Amino acid sequence: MTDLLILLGVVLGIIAISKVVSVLDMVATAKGENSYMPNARENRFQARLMPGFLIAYFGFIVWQLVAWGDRMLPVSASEHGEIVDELMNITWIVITPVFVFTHILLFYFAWKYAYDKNRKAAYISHDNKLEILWTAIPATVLLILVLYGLSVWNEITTPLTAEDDKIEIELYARQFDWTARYPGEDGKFGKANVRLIEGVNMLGLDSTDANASDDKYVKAEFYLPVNKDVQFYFRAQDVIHSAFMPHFRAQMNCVPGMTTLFKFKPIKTTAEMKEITGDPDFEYYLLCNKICGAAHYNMKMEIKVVSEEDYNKWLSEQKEFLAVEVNEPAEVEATPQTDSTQTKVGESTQLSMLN
Ligand SMILES: [Cu+2]
Repeated sequence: MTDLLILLGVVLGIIAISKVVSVLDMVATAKGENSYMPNARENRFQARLMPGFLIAYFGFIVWQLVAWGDRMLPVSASEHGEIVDELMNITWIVITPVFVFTHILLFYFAWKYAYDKNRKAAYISHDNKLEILWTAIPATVLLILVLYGLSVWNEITTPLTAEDDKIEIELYARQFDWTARYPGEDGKFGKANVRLIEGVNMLGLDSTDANASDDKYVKAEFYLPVNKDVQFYFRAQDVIHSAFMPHFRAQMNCVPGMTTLFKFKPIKTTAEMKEITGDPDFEYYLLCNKICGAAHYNMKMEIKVVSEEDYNKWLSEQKEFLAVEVNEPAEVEATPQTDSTQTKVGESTQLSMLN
């Protein structure tokens, strides 16, 4: 009810203001003044605001850089991240001077060529040379930047092959947490199906699949060995999430019903990064970067990058799936599916492409 009253007040306010303006307009017309043509004094004042705005605007940008510059991400902790940062820096180097130059011209001209009754504007209907110049130069520069960006994109998104020396991890997203799964001794992920999700089997691993029995999964944090390629597989249980690992310059959507991929090679351990940032509490994080619901802000998981030795030791201490839970898929399958969304997702969540 109060909302309705506020809305009514706003609408009536707007009507009242428009009435006042139209009355003032009529008064000006009656006096013989054209209210749409500002007088010379007001015009000069407006013109002077232009360079004033320019200075305040650039001043604010510089102030932000000084005040918040240290909030930028630290150096990249992954191999491809260095290439991404280089691409970003080159783009900045190209566009910053153009941005500054064109904005100076924009506000300078608005000030210099403010209306003057003693000056007559030059009339140029068309200039082919000029048209070609200001089309060709930006087009060429953009083409180079786009092609360079595409080649970097292709390089970082090509999945690792079977021959590559790598570890594999599946990141499973759901409202509102992450689970990381390692394939275990056999190096193969077991099949999973959303219909088998029950109790502690939150990934719906199929216990009848031999590959699943030694799979390991962790929730609080997950480990990566330094200087080793990691192939990630992303899945989601309910809605679209996005796996964001900013320190590694990595981000990939997690989509229900399909598996998405991303790979990277960590090059700095957590301990090294604590030293680089000068922050003894520094940790790598996996965050959700897709607004997926009420607790989205809290959907994160710690990542520890350690030596391969420490990684192997940690992994060997994690429990295998079979030791955690054995369920009966046949029984679960027989239960009637009442939740239509779960059924639909389950249809295509088989991880067959990994085997
Ligand atoms: Cu999410």
